[in-house]
Amino acid sequence: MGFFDKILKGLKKTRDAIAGVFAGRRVDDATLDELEEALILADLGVGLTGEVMDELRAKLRAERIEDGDAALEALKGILREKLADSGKPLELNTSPSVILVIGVNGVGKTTTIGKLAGHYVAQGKRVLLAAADTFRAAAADQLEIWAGRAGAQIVRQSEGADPAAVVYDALHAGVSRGADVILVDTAGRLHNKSNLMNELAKIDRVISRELPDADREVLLVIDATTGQNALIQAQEFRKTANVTGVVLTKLDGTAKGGIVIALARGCGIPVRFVGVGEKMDDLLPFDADSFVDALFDRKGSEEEA
Ligand SMILES: Nc1nc2c(ncn2[C@@H]2O[C@H](COP(=O)(O)OP(=O)(O)O)[C@@H](O)[C@H]2O)c(=O)[nH]1
Ligand SMILES: [Mg+2]
Repeated sequence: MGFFDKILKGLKKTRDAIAGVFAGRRVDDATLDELEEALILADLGVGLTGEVMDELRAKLRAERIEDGDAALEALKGILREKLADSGKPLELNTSPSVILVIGVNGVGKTTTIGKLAGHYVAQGKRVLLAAADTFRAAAADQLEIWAGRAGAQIVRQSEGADPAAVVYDALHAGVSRGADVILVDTAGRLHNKSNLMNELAKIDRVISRELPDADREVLLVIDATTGQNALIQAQEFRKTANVTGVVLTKLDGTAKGGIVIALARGCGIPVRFVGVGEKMDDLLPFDADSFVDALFDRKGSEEEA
């Protein structure tokens, strides 16, 4: 099953709402007002919706578009442009390379690391996981289960250990064992927020100091069903870490989808992968064109219904 099919079901509501505005109608002020409302409800956010509507109105006027289907195509084009930077692959050209995975509690960091480990092992890479969420013992246990499934190695210490020390160990183990990719799992919750951010900054410094020449990606994991709050999370984490990409999880659930565009455009952080379930192969490289199709394609929606 491809990207399009996997996300098609989850985005049904949004698709019906947006495509329904234009279906079989001529474009006028009333349809455009309805569209504006549908985009806001789809989690695109007020600011970005305004921007999209302005561009769409200009395009409709310039190209004298009055037909609903043609207007929908114009809208798709505008949204595709906003996602232009997303979907590019991670840069992992050094061995080892490091992927630091951050995000608030429960968004799917550990699960995503497990899936990513499987993804890279399948490419013939040697993968090592660093259990730097030492806040609960269960976190390292959960990561260890994923390491087993994926065929990756793991470096862990006891509960309450210094996360930066775990990372230090993992980096050195990765070098001596010839790892290609080191994936670092982190806690999403500590005793308070500044604690968490300080810890992440410390981990970041350890990586810079120990492996200054390694390619590094910092993936922020966001639960797509959180809606506009995702933008606030992104702003917070960016104060501490140089976030290079977003993984949007739970797109198989009740997510409305627009948050993908809001994050990519509003925050300028490319979406790299999306999570569409709890199993190993439920992680897909983001594909902007297919995403926009799944968000709007009414044909897909009708076939499924
Ligand atoms: N439906 C669905 N559930 C997910 C997805 N990713 C993670 N989960 C579930 O979300 C819950 C929290 O995941 P976990 O990886 O422990 O989050 P963490 O606290 O950020 O490490 C678990 O029950 C996962 O199985 C996804 O893409 N889709
Ligand atoms: Mg976790």
